[in-house]
Amino acid sequence: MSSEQTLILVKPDGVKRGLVGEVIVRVERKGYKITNLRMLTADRNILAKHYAEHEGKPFYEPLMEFMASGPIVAMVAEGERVIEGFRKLAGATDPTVAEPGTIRGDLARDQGTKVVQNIVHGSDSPESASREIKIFFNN
Ligand code: IDP
Ligand code: MG
Repeated sequence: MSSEQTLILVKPDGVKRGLVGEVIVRVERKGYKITNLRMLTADRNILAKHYAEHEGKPFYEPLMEFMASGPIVAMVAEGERVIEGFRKLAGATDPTVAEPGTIRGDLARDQGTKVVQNIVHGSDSPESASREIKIFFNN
């Protein structure tokens, strides 16, 4: 497979806890190249586009509120199979069961909140990646 791009977000919990560098280190150490990066506080408009697939789910409103609760860092990473590779680095959605060695497994845990706070987002397919990169890096 040829080189591809993925969208990575360091979520508000990751930024608040000072884990931006930790995420970047893991992505770069793995050998992926970060080709774009910005910090922003996402508004509802941008989050509704990004999380359109989850609209109507029980955790949707808490997710929107959490993701707008503070600054996030958006980045584009590139490399062979980076979409799959970053999802492996991130670990399972539920940080309690995410494998140790992964970002979520090492650095996050269940906080008893309505939405899981798990430090990072990573695109789940080439279609999601190109759609999501356009949302955060518009052109
Ligand atoms: P992913 O981030 O591992 O791709 P998704 O299913 O796309 O997981 O869900 C998006 C985000 O919504 C998750 O990262 C997590 O923050 C939150 N979330 C997903 N499923 C649940 C749930 O069942 N309860 C609470 N929060 C959830
Ligand atoms: Mg997802």
